[in-house]
Amino acid sequence: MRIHVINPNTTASMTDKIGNCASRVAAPGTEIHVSQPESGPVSIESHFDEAISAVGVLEEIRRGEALGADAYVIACFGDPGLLAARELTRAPVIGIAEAGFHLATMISTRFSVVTTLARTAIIAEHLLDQYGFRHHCRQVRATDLPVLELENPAGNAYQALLAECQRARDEDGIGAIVLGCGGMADLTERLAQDLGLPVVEGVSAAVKLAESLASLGLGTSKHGDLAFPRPKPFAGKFADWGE
Ligand code: 5HY
Repeated sequence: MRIHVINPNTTASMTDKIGNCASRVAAPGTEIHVSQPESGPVSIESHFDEAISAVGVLEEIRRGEALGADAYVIACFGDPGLLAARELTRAPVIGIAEAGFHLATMISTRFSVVTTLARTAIIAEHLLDQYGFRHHCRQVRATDLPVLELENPAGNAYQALLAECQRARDEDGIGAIVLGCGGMADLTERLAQDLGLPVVEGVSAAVKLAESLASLGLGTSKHGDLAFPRPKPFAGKFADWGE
């Protein structure tokens, strides 16, 4: 089984980290192919960043279709381009926010999300509403860490994240925490150890869900709104997307 894991930002060290996390949890026989768009923001921290990165995600899906991917993971907590990506393939496409929410609700009645910048918290809240998990989530908390601070080994990202997770554990009446950034993929076990409660990380959650769906032969439905886009001409730099 071949799973394409896409880091929608263009920071190679974070793509490597996400790839390592995915490979660590993949079942024997699952081949993880990790990639990032050729063009786009080094980190996704706003609606604008997300809109641009979504095009990059779609280009990686198109590449994956040519390479015969069995499933896809979109490894950014905004799940950029998720529904559009599903229109381009019969394979399952899993966003790490969606996957994290699903798994957290299977191990706790209430969870909180701990993410990076405060300005991105609204993006997670919109996804909670879109996916129907708002009533399971007590809080979307922000550490106010820029995403790329997670790539700074000399920084205090871990301590800042741990402190906000401790506040969530002690104040939110929750049973689990969902990490709100693909760049936190390597911190899960250590955080769970230090916090004493389950910590759900989206990349590994999405890889396991993608494996499950693909092994059950369950792919993206082509009946209804996720059918392939109707062929039509595209103008300008998107001309090669058109018929
Ligand atoms: C992510 N940004 O997972 C999101 C996190 C965020 O570049 N990878 C990013 O803050 O929304």
